[in-house]
Amino acid sequence: MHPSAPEMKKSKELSAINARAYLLITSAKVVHMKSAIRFSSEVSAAMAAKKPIVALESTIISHGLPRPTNLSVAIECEEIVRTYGAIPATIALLDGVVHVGLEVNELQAIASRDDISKASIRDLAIIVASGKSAATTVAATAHIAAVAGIKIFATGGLGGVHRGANESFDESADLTALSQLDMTVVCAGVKSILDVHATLERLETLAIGLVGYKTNRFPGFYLTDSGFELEHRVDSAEEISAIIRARTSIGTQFKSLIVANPVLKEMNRAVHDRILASGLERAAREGIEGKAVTPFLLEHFHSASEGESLSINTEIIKSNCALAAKIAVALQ
Ligand code: PSU
Ligand code: MN
Repeated sequence: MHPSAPEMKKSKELSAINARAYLLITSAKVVHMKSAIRFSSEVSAAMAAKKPIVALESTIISHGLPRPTNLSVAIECEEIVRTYGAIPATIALLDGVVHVGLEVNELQAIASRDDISKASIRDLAIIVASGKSAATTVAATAHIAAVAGIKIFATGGLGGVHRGANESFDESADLTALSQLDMTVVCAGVKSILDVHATLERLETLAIGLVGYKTNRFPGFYLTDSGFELEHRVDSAEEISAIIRARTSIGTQFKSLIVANPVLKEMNRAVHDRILASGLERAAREGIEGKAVTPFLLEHFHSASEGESLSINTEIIKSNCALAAKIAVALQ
């Protein structure tokens, strides 16, 4: 039976109240948490001037790239964001303080100190309360960026469902985080070390938006094409900013949007597959588990490919930073 007109009106009113309540609670949380954040001088000036800002993660610096390349890539990424007209806000936790935007000495600390752990959302309060330091994953960075009011975020490759997750239950908190945050993440798909098919299924279940940038194929991190088709393709930053605006008008802004930006020059596929197989085999043999899996496999790639994966990873991040900055500018 169809609902009557008064019933329909009532249910519409109720959902409007629910939506408003949700927004109120979220903005109250945001105001409250903002006071726990330290903004860099550049980011706080940009916020005051309402300039476009791009959030950058720090796990990639501390745990995804080898030293000393990690620091030079981090500096270069920030510079690329500026070149395209936005302000970079690299996010990390230093000595119990949440930083949005890092001064140069702080970036150096994240890149070189040995006491920087890898923090996901669940670790944030524990790190802050104990006065410790940590790099933030995509999940944790997106959370802090959302609290700070930043809407665009660039990274390398997202976390996702690991191979063998039906046994290990290993699925990155990146996915659940992005199902709850008003964020747009530019990445080269999910890391090719993962079960890409299962990850795509989870993205659908979690109602996370997904578009390919100048492609109909889902990128595979080191590879331009993971072998899976994408339903939606966009060809400009303006199209992406139109989607971001439409999310708010349609009420789906608390489900993130992923912009999948393929690397232009991919890794040799035969080499890629060989290194992946040996990495997975080594990880199993050495009993690598939990949050150590991703850094272990990335490091295996970098050493086994004699730097090829490192230069591709660097290209990925740089290109994502450029696109994220263009989107942030188009959103102004
Ligand atoms: N992209 C990269 N290198 C990285 C990561 C992403 O090019 O190191 C990091 C991100 O911080 C991402 C994390 O959130 O890997 C995923 O880790 P896990 O699978 O443990 O959730
Ligand atoms: Mn995991």
